[in-house]
Amino acid sequence: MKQTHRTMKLGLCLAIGFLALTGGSVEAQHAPFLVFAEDAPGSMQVAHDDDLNPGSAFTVEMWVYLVTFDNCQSMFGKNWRQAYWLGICNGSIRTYTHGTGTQSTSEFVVPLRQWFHLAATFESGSVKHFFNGQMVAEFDAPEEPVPATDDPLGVGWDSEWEIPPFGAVDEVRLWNVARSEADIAATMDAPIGDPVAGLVASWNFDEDAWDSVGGHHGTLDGIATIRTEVPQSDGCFEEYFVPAVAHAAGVGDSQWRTDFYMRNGDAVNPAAVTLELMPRNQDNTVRPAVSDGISGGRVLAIRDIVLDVFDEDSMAAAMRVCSTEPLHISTRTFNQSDEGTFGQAIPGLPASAGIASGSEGWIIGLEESDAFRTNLGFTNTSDVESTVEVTFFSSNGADLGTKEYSIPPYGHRQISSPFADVSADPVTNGSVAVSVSGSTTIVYASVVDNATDDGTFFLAE
Ligand SMILES: [Ca+2]
Repeated sequence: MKQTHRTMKLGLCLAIGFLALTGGSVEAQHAPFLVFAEDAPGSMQVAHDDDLNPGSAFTVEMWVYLVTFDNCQSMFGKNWRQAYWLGICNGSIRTYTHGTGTQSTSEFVVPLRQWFHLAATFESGSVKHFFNGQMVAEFDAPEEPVPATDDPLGVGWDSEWEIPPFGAVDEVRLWNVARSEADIAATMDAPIGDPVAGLVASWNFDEDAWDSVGGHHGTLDGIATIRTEVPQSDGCFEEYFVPAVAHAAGVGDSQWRTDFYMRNGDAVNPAAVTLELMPRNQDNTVRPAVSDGISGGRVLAIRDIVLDVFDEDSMAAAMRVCSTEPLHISTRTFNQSDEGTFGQAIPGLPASAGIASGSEGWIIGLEESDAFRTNLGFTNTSDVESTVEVTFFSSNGADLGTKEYSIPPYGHRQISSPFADVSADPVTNGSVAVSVSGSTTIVYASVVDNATDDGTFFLAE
């Protein structure tokens, strides 16, 4: 796009406004919303109608969630070369009102990975940009009406700039009036389902790409889909962790294996799934991943997943699973012995099942004795290192001591016989209190029968 900056009237006010505006939490979009699932082509297009050429004034408004910036991402347009367009260019709000040469770009930079409300208005001689219901820039503009085109209207698309945002939008509205700051702020938090004077179209994505007031229904293409979750930076919508998996020899003669089961929770749509391995005791910012898929409503069983999927014959790890549809994940990690298998069920858990940074949890029923041994495990659910402080207690509640463990980004650690580090005596009916900082971390214990190598899984909560 042509890089002609127009005069800014409010440069100083901008910077001050930004500090004030980012203090509050604004969460008024309503799932589902229109999601542009990855950095790839996709669009919502609305067939041309004369009503979509707003003429002497307009307001375009929407909730926006961006994962990344790009050179220019089309948010709303009806041919930027000839008429009007709203987009984000390297994070700045940009509008065109009368085609090429009428660019207005705010110095204001919108945030990534949080919802915000975006609006722009035009009326004779003036263009204004709004962020979370407050004006952040005002520019001179032509006095004539916005030129008419017969191009389709685009959301996340423009007939002359087919670059969608990587993120999501909701409550997208077109008005044929220039709304005031007070008007925009007053209605941005609630859906509008019924006709209002000046409101040309309102798309809330609760039922496909339908316009609930003007009949200007949209058509979705490519990566544009209706969803209830915003994409993560790697396009992970439904995220799960299996706190421990293995194809490895353990203490004694134990030989640990993991069988893996996942069910697609959507009855109809196939789930595109990515299985990621998080090997023990290392930074897993970069990790092996294998793509798979399951039909709607079906269950997929993978025996000995560490060897079968990841081709690892001596590895203890955790797993991260990303899916386009909700999954139900169960695993069984067992000791393969001559007498049969002895094992424990380990669920696939959302990150929210872990202990959040700043929070505490407990595990009880632990034992380290001639009869049983305890393993204490940690699985970090993000790319931020976490620290877990563990306080050990005996059966009578005596504080045996505290140890601190660092868990690397997406890291997995397991400590064998941790009570031995704080107590010279055997411990039965022991407990641990865990306190996490840095990143949500799934904390668990596996108590293993020394005679059979039969394990039992305990989740910190
Ligand atoms: Ca919605």
